[in-house]
Amino acid sequence: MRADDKIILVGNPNVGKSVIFGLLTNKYAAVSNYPGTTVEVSYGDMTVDNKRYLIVDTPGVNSLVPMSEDEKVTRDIFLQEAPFAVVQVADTKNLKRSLLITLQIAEMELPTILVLNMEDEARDRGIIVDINHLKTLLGAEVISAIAPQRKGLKEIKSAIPHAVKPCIKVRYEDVIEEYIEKISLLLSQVSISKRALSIMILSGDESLKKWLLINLKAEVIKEMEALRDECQSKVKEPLSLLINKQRLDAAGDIADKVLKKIPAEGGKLLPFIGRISMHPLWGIPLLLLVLYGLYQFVGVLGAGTLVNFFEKIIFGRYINPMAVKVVELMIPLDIIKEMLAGEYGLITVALTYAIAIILPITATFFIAFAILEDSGYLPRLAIMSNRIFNLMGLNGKAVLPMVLGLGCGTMAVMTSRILETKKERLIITFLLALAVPCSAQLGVILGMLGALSLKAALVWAGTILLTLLFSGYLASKVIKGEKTEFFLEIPPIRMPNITNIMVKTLGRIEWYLKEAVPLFILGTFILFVLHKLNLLRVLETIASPIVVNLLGLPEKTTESFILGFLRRIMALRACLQWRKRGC
Ligand SMILES: Nc1nc2c(ncn2[C@@H]2O[C@H](COP(=O)(O)OP(=O)(O)OP(=O)(O)O)[C@@H](O)[C@H]2O)c(=O)[nH]1
Ligand SMILES: [Mg+2]
Repeated sequence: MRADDKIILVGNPNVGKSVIFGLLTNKYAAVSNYPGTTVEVSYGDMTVDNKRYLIVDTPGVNSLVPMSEDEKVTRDIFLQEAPFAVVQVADTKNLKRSLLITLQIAEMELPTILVLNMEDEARDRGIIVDINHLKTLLGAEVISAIAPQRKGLKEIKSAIPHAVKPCIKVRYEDVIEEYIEKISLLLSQVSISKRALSIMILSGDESLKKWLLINLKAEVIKEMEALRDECQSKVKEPLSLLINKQRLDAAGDIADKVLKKIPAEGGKLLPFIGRISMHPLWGIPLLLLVLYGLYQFVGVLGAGTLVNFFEKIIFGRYINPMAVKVVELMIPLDIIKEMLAGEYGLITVALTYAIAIILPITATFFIAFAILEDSGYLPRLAIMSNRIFNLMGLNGKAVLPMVLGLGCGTMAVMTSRILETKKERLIITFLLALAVPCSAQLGVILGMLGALSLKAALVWAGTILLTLLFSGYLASKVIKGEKTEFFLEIPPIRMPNITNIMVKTLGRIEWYLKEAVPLFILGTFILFVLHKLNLLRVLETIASPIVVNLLGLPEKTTESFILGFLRRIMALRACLQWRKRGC
């Protein structure tokens, strides 16, 4: 693949980049209704006019001068790759904010297509953009789109081969322009224009330092820094602020020229739900309703009805008796018979456990989880829980990695990038590792709790919550660093998309079957070997003073501790696979 075939999809968070990536490449990238879904760059192919392009999906950014880790990932793509073109996806409802990025891309002098997505929601709010006028002002292609309905897709595809560099240019005040010139003279040609790089340096972009050190001589960097300081001494406000202000003014001017207001046509129910879900008082009954819905769907339907059906009828009446008969008939060796259908049998225990008991719970959980992700409720939960997270030295944003941790710990740790400081990221990683069970664990726990009383479930949930609160509080005191202000963009409440929910759920079930089920089988096999070598008894006797005397648990619990220990080692592999699949 030649480097000039790369197309970078870029834009603000939660504007539909991954939906468009999926449609262009036929490759699924996680799509959810909260900012920060894409945490890593994804690649996929697309062919137009017999020419292949490599499409790159990137984490959402608010500026190409990065303020956080995920913004840095996207900015670095511009420095590392020499793109053939940039497709900027924008939310039509937030044109001015999107144009801020357009102006930065224009500064980089890269061929650009601006996709004004979410036209449906903009129209509902009475927002219309004069596309032709915007095209003229920018000097680049502008396409209006509604990605989930595939509207605008054909136009994007056919525009890519003909993308041109925008002709719009922000003129900064004279002194800044003078220093842009001076710094440009010290730079050699890179994948983005010298002007853009000079502006980044003048903005004091610290995250650029590593790249500069690799690509330029130390004396040149020093000289550039001296020029930046000199420029700063000639203006009153911080340079970064001044540059941003002037860019924002330019974006505002363009937006004013092309935006039109018409009477809003949208429905009232979803915005109403969106509002009460964040209300300090009414938000609580809604949260309880959501939890009750979750309990009914995962706890009653998944862990109750479906588990009963699979365990008692499908496996109990058909699969297991048949397996025992087949093993009896076909397998001559007793030890193999026992391995497959005995006390630690791979079919009668491992498969029954993994498929009949855990799968119905994880599957219903995955569906409920995808609905929550698609609805836009999670960022609202962040607002509601901000106070509690403050106690742990975090802010409400931490609810996203926390809830995602119930799916997969690795994904959750990666999403912690949406938290600004190292202190916050460290605390959340610690809490995720300590007390947040992932989907497979949750399945096992709920499976066990299903057979016990509601009181047992409450004791479990209370212990987890108290552990999180207490450890988080202590961690916030021990770990040094500052806390940041809580600022999170709240997307509209949206009707969950059935196809997205199905694709996500099936992808996650496939992950569970391929990655988690083999671990159940392996774990059971290890127990079988330990049992056969009589080591299980020895281990149980050794652990007895702690397990039985101290903890007051039955001797058999040692088996669970052994499995838990193995899981820690093997879970890493499973989670890495989950991440690779982009679940
Ligand atoms: N109504 C409407 N919803 C859309 C449109 N395009 C995308 N969405 C929804 O917007 C949400 C965000 O979509 P994503 O593709 O995950 O957005 P993204 O830009 O990749 O987000 P990040 O990876 O977080 O930066 C999802 O719930 C989509 O279903 C659109 O044109 N109209
Ligand atoms: Mg995305």
